[in-house]
Amino acid sequence: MKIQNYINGTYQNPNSQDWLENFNPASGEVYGFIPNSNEVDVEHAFLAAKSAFPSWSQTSLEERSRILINISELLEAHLERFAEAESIDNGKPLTVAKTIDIPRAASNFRFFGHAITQFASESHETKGFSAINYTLRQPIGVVGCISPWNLPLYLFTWKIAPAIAAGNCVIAKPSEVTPMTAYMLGTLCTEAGLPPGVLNIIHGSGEKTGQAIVKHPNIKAISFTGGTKTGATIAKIAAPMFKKLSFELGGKNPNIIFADCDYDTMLETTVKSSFSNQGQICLCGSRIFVEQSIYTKFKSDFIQSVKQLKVGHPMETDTDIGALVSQTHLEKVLNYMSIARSEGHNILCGGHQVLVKNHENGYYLEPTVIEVNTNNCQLNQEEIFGPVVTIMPFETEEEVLNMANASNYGLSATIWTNNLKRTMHFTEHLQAGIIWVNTWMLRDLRTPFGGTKSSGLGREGGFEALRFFTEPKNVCIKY
Ligand code: TXE
Repeated sequence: MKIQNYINGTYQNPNSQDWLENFNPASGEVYGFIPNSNEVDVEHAFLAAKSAFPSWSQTSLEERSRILINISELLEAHLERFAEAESIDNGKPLTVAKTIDIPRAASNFRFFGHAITQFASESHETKGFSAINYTLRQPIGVVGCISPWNLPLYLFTWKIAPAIAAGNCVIAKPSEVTPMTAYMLGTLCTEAGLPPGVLNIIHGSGEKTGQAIVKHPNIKAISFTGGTKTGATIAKIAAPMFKKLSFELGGKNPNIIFADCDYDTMLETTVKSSFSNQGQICLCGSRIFVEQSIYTKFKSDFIQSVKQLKVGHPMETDTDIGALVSQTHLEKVLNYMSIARSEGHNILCGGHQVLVKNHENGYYLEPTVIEVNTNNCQLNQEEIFGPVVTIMPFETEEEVLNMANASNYGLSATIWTNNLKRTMHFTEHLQAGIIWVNTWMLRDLRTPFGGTKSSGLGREGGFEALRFFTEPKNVCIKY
């Protein structure tokens, strides 16, 4: 089937008349075509957004809230349909799409539907000068949101919900690898009463469509989630245009396990933080460091648990590990197995492509645990972004803190311990934007979300997102 762009509230073919194949990762077969939109398509979307902006930016917070909550309720009502589409498009287990991706997309709209009614700004009384200052936080105008393939609707809506809540009009481009649920969202937005032109969803490759959005002189802000390299490419073009930029990029997150942890909870959660979504989450704990005294026990218990994970077709209810998102990505991850072997590391389990019966062309890979003898190796320094983790022991707190921070990335970190002093020391000194202690992926949408170093620039979430999507203006009145 051919999907279309959603511009000015209607579905339209691309001006470019250029189409990309869309693959089903579980079968390795083409199951649809998506527009490969060009700069004319982006201009059409921009004009629609521009004409919708005056009215939308003046729409009451209550009305904006009502529409956003309508969208969240429609997503919940259509959860099965969206979850199935997400699973087919991305290769993730249907159970994951049903319990994580689509519910969180609905939450994103509901959360910002409420948040916008509470968002306020400060005033300052300048004593002695009979002056009052107040700060306006006005919508930017037309903004661009570009999102990745790993959590397609989850991350797509994480950007557009605050952008439209804040009164902006949006040109949003999902990944060309997973366009389906973003395509389907257009209909729900219309049904929810979102005025035409407020949200415009255009499809296409990063190089063609993504670049056209980034280069457009009147798209004033870009919110991007994706690879660090791509982030740098975007920044090179957008920074000299003084666009407002938000980057959520890669991660290579340490999972630090001390002997005094709640062992069973740690083990169960570590399997999840290692392999959820086939390890295709920028927050996965892909570098596991274990205190020497429990290292042998952990290694044996962890491998035993990992071997229980079932690699299978995403539609099977007992599948734990579905298909990786694309042939290209599968090959990228498989290449790290050869690197592991050439670097002399020990592949403790996994490491091989899986041929799932009747779906031999699908992109399946065993959950893989590799024992490394140094943190300073490709496997620990590069984002693999698949069902692959490394493990190694450590002796002292100082040693593991230094290893955890010895990375170009600084997105998240997890630490397992019941020692308060140690917890306070590590949470102060770990170079990360998000730190979980004795848990993983426990999310409060009010909190600032994002990373340091090569993991990104700026923060999403809560009022941070609403601040990103507004321009503060200070007004000083003398009376
Ligand atoms: O991301 P890309 P990909 C990491 C992960 C993965 C790597 C590449 O390591 O292997 O990034 O993944 C659009 N101008 N993460 O290929 O290429 C593209 O069309 C404008 C971590 O998916 O960065 C897509 O919509 N746009 C990440 C989006 O950018 C461009 C999640 C992301 O694509 C563009 C996903 C360009 N020049 C991957 N090039 C996370 N932090 O969660 C591409 N795009």
